[in-house]
Amino acid sequence: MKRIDTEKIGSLKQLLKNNRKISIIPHINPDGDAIGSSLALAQYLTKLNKSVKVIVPNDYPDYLHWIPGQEKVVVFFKQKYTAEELLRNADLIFYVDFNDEHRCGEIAKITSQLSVPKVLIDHHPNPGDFASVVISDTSACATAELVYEVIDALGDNELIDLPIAESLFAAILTDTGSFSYNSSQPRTFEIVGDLLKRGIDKDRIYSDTFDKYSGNRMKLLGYALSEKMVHLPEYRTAFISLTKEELERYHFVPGDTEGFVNNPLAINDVVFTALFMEKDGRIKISFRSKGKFATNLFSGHHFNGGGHANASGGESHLTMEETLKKFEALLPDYKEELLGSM
Ligand SMILES: [Mn+2]
Repeated sequence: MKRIDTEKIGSLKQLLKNNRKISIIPHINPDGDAIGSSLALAQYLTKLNKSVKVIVPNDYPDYLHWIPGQEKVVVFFKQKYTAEELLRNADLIFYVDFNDEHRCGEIAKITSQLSVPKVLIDHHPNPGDFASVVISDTSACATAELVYEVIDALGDNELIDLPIAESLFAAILTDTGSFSYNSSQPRTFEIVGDLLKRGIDKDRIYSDTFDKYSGNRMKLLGYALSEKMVHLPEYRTAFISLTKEELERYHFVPGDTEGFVNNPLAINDVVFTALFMEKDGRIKISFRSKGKFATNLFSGHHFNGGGHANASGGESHLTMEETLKKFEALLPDYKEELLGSM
């Protein structure tokens, strides 16, 4: 498989030969791919006798806590001193699942000053030049797919044991919405097929990952869909907004609104969805689309964000009311694109 440049694998081999203390850094608000990819990589590198830690910028939702290798995680936000110490002592750094150094939050302030070699493994478009070795491929359904390819290209396929396979599968499962998007390449299924051969229990992983909701979360979802969803068939768009007060009413904990933005995409005529949430004094926005509509461009132009074409994020420093007004006012400009999207 020639997916990964031979020269880059050569450089990586050299780096792994010469360095032992490794820090792996996923993006802020890590998702299944960020955590699964980082832990798979950490477990693999541990097998190469490296001393490895995963420095996670902030906490991540409970449904990712079953993924093997959690003992390697240090949460920067909670253990700043330990994390900074590890970063300063590292002789090799891996960045995982992001394309811009700022996506790892405050950690970037430390790592940008370190002169150690840095390796980026990612599948987002337009990777920045903050790493010495950049392994980036937007055709990968998840960064985990590239982690698999890297291990394979390094000649270590047989080191992929059950825990590593489980971590990789969790990442692929979550980043493709259980194979509902971003997963039309045969290679994804070849890799998944190989992971199944290592003995992963696909159904248990599905249930450990997705059937983990609290009662409050379900009630919040019900409220969001019945009371707060605005459906605009003329623009094939639907969006949900949740204020701080509403989130508190349902005892919101981080991760509770994960996936909410996908629900309205199941409406037959909807191709574009958005979720607006009041958080930390700003409005945090998620966008999703079906078909050709590029949410990352929309978000980049109007909401200071980016990501993938079909899944991206953004933010607004206006009030919720003003933000929603701005969003709705933009839709007429995109009407043709939205109607022609599928
Ligand atoms: Mn990803």
